[in-house]
Amino acid sequence: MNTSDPLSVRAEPYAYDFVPARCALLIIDMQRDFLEAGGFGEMLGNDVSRLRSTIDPNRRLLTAWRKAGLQVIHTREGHRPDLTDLPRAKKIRGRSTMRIGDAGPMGRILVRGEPGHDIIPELYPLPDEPVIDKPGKGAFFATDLHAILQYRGIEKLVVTGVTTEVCVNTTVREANDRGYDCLALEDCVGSYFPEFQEMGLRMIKAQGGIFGWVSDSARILAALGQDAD
Ligand code: C5J
Repeated sequence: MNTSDPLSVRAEPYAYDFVPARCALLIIDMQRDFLEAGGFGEMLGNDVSRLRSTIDPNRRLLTAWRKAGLQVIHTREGHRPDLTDLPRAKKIRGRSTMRIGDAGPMGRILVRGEPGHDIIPELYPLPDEPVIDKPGKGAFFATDLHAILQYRGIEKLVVTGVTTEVCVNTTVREANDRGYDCLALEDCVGSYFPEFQEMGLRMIKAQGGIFGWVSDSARILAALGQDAD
């Protein structure tokens, strides 16, 4: 594949056209804290098993993306060990007995360097893949993501990860306002709430793609000329 040749993916509300060399795969927060028992997601009262169906499609996509020599960026939500970047509002929100920074079965909840904060083994970043540590829901807030994308000539983002209505949606909106065209892949993004999964995706593609496009991993793998399995 010549990565400078444009490709087109079937998507809603209409085809998503991209030049692979100028398009990064942005994998949002596929961390143990959200996908495994004992982490932040479960602390908030969620059934974390609901997110696990996203792992295999992400793994297949990541393998294909790497094989094609395209750019991959991972993000992780979390805070400094001293919690100086944790707003009080975020710490006390939810009135949970367990809070960000407290010790849980996977280490201190949502704290950088702890086992629960790390990316799940199935999607573990390669050494040359940037990992953006973000304190907020959006991947552009208080990070160098925009600078990295600009320096690498990235114009478009294929966005996957969790959760659809929180960090994925916030990041897609932030990216849209900075001039990036985003494609969210419905089988590669996940929510603890089926209705938010549906609405989170509908909000992106409504009104002629007000925030971006929606497709799935099989369609983008087909565009890349790779099998879905
Ligand atoms: C949440 C995220 N849901 N990664 N974070 O708190 O979506």
